[in-house]
Amino acid sequence: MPVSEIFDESQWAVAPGFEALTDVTYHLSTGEGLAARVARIAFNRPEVRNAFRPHTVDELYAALEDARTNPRVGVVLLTGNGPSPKDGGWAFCSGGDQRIRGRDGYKYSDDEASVSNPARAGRLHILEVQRLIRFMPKVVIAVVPGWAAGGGHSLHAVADLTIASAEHARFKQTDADVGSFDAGYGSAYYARQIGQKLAREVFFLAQEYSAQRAYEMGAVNAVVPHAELETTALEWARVILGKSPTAIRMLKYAFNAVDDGLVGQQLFAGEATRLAYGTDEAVEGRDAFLEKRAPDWSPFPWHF
Ligand code: S0N
Repeated sequence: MPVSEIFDESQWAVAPGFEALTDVTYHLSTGEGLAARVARIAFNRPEVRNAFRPHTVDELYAALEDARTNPRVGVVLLTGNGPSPKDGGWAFCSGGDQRIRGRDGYKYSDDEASVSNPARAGRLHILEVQRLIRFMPKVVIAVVPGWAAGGGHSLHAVADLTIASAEHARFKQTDADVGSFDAGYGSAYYARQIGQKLAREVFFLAQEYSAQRAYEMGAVNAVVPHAELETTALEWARVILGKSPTAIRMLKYAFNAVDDGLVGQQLFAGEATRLAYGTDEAVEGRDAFLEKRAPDWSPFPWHF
């Protein structure tokens, strides 16, 4: 079975070590130079509009973490495979799989594992995935071929950029329909993107929004023909990869910092420290300590 109807397999190879995934697919772009620096991670449960169960989240987290730490990867495309073999419908992700939601979270299907380790019994760890997307020093693009609903809507909100299918992308925040609420990035940060009145409308009324309407609201960066969705995403990724990695990293953390409090400051400061370590001034501080002498700061001016 093909990965997805709009997936161009000539551009991608399965990420090494991730051949046996069931609920997501993880590919790395092929080619030379910049062309080889894109990761494509996709929900792979099109028969349930790419809803996630705990196992899906485990696989998604592992793939994203690999992309985060892979020095070859600079941009991550997060998407959904499709269409559904049942009815031809397309989805990015429809959020938590409501069929296995218990009173303390989502259940693994292998109940025995939950019994032997009660901490696995009720999981809500899609929020860990959100933090990974938010905090990784690489650009994450939500590539939306169909429904982005509930927790799937939140994942598109937390991604750095969103490109949507003109024909099939639909946005709907169903959290309040099913008694769940993403009170973090999915709502409060989303309101920063599109404004308070609109964000409250999206959550309180849970209406359906087309790709074009989501674009007008400022929630989507580009609306493109469905057949061109993945090629456009790859083109955007390669444009970004043509920029300075340090500049992109610092910019992402700068955009984040104002909303992420001390964690945002910590991430930005960590990268600033990395830059400082590269200066002669910092080298002098380190060398003076190792050589058991007072540092000589005289070559380094107090800039103004
Ligand atoms: C996406 C919708 C609007 C698509 O409608 P459409 O096209 O009419 O398709 P359907 O016929 O409804 O669906 C096709 C088949 O897919 C199944 N299905 C769809 N979505 C889900 C789902 N989320 N879980 C399980 N099954 C799903 C349908 O049942 C149908 O199956 P069959 O063919 O067998 O009948 C529409 O499908 C829809 O509204 N879906 C539900 C969207 C939803 O409410 N999602 C859950 C929202 N909440 C969360 O995601 C919370 C999770 C979360 O992120 C979170 C956040 C903060 C703190 C904690 C959490 C946490 O982890 O809980």
